[in-house]
Amino acid sequence: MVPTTANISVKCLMEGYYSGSGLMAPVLNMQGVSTSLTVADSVTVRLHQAVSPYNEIFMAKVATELAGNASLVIPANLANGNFFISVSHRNSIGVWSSTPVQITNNLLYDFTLSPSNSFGNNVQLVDPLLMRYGLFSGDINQDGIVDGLDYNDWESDANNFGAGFISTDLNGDGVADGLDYNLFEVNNNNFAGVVQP
Ligand SMILES: [Ca+2]
Ligand SMILES: [Ca+2]
Repeated sequence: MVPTTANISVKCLMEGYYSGSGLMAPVLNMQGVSTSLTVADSVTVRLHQAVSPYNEIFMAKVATELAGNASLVIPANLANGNFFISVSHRNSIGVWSSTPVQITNNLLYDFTLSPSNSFGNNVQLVDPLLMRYGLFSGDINQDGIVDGLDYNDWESDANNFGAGFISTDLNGDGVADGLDYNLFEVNNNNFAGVVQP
């Protein structure tokens, strides 16, 4: 059989962007860099080898819809392989799949429905009614943890009335202010950080 590419989707919600009913806000629009009302932001999806040291073998930065779906095409040489899937986002704690996943065409890997889909159950409950889970907000400098370094970035933007496409805008309303700090503080106090194999 001739190998073919695989169209896959991953589904992630970002805690700070969550607006209810299973949806995120159209953050790129609110930050003034997109006219789209159906796109939330972008995420980076990676495939990693299933065995230690879990080397990254594929990466794509793709748009994520309000419901969290991000679609991408996996090259034919990787389709049907078994890989860990990770997702990172510009101001969130990234997640890894709980196990290696076979990359078949039309695969949907959903990080939102159950914490057990994330390695180490490392997601935040964002909707107690619908039981939806999302990526912890607050890793502004993308070093894998939420801590004082992220606070420094937030403080700088907040003091300067930062607005627009800025990672310190944790709730995605277009400005850096105290509402973003509130998101940071909870995850800072809980030592939110990446958990990976
Ligand atoms: Ca950080
Ligand atoms: Ca904000």
